[in-house]
Amino acid sequence: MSKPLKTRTGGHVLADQLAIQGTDTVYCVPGESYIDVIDGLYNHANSIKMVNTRHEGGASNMAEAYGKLTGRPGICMVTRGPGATNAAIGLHTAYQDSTPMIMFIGQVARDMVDREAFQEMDYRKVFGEMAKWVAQIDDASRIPEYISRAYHTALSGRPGPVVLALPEDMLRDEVSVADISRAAIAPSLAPSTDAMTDLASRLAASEKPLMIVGGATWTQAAVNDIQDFAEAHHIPVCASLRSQDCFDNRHPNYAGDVGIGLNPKLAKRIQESDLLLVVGPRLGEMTTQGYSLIGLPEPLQDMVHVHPGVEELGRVFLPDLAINARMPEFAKAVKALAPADAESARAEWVKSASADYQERLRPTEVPGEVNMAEIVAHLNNILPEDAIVTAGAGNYTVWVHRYFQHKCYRTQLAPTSGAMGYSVPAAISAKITEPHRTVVSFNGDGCFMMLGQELATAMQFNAPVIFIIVNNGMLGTIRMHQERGYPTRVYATDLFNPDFAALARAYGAFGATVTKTSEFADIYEQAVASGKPAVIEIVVDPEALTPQQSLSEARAQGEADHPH
Ligand SMILES: Cc1ncc(C[n+]2csc(CCOP(=O)(O)OP(=O)(O)O)c2C)c(N)n1
Ligand SMILES: [Mg+2]
Repeated sequence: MSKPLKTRTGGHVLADQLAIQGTDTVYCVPGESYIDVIDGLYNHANSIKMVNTRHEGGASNMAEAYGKLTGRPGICMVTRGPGATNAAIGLHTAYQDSTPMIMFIGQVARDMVDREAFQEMDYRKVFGEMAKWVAQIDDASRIPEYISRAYHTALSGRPGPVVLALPEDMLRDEVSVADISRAAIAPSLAPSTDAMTDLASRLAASEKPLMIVGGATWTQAAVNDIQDFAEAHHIPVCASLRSQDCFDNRHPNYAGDVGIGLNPKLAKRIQESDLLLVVGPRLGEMTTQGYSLIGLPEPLQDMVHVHPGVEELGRVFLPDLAINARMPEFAKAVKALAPADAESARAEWVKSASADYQERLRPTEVPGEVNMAEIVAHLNNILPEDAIVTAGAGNYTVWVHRYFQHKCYRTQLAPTSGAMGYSVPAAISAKITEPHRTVVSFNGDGCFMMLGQELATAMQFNAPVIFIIVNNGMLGTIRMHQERGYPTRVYATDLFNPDFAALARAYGAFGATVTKTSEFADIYEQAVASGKPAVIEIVVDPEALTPQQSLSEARAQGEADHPH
């Protein structure tokens, strides 16, 4: 006879389910609304780390970065109204970036619902557009069912975030309920044999095929299989925005990234290709250069779209062949395709694509004493192959994306949602999760100030990340658009900044300032040697707007385009 079930509070049942699901980290800002869950997690302190952050935006971004890095749902816990709304940014990024994540929100007691009680919100309405599923658990005995479904939902198809609201009285209810017996795994999603035969014949007929890789559900094995396939079939490969770690950027088939600041030669090559293999990414605004790069809604070339979310296939662009698959299954199947003899005629096509990419790696001349291209190139040479590089949003990311070469999978944590403030929390999360790896966080001065206070979290959890702040004293991207579109009407884009190195030292971190390219290498070494979280402020000339254009040139362009 089985033993009678122990009585537990809802909060404890929930904590026990997280342990069964294999959760090892929870990012949170505590609140009285879900204090019973925190008490339940106290029992699991040996296997589940509680990372309490300074702001819920920090917690949700950390959970998102955890999901991106590990492929397992990142867990975030926040309190009702104010906590939940603070956390929204990480949820939005998880949605846009197809990242598995579960956000738990404390909720008012069930007998107060719908009165607009203290901090009450209806999370189904609030987060309905940025989560795959939003629910409220009203019966503590159903917690194991809800948690299992939340993990399955976050992981399956196109991965994404789930929100579960937890009425505080429900969490205190005493229930006798069985645990779920095992952790959720994403159901396998393999391409059909027919689809692969169809793909093989399109490939055999193609003179200029081109592959764009990116999106979610990748693994290092899938990346390796895709590399073998591209090599054997002579296909140049580019990466969608911020998915540059889905292909070894040093590989002779790599052709660059299709994102912000697209190489015009690559844009032309995509338009010239006769078979576009879109493997993993959504065909979103960034990847299609504002829906203008390929024919809308019907691409001029043959287009094969492979995506784990069936709803993404044919969403905007009409694919000639749609394949609903996860990347490991697709990569394995495509690697097994035998190359046709005639395909080697494409070797030249691959070579020229690679040459166009190589040419873009050469630093350009920029105004001022610092050339970010050279600093990024230096890090590209000295960092271990598995070092993780994080970034948020701003012009400074253009240098990182252009001059850093990703060598293996999950070395890039950057939001395709374009959210500022992501870089600091993402880097802390990565360092806590994989402490043996080097983590370098790139920030603009604007970006850093959004969630820079999480430096305290880095100190508390001993996460020696190297935070780089590219300080140009402005919100450079927006200033650029002002100069180009509203010349002479610069407004609200200047930034007053603290002394970043002194600020870092006030947290107990390492802090130093670089004002010349040549100073960087030494200071980087000192930062690493400190063994502490470290901030390196790089003071750049605001004239150094992008690798291609100075601020004055942007203004001249604006004035020419908008004569008074
Ligand atoms: C959360 C958020 N707010 C606003 C924006 C709009 N935005 C995009 S880039 C940018 C400026 C970033 O400034 P900074 O981090 O200093 O980088 P820079 O462009 O100067 O290199 C702004 C305000 C955004 N992407 N995300
Ligand atoms: Mg700036």
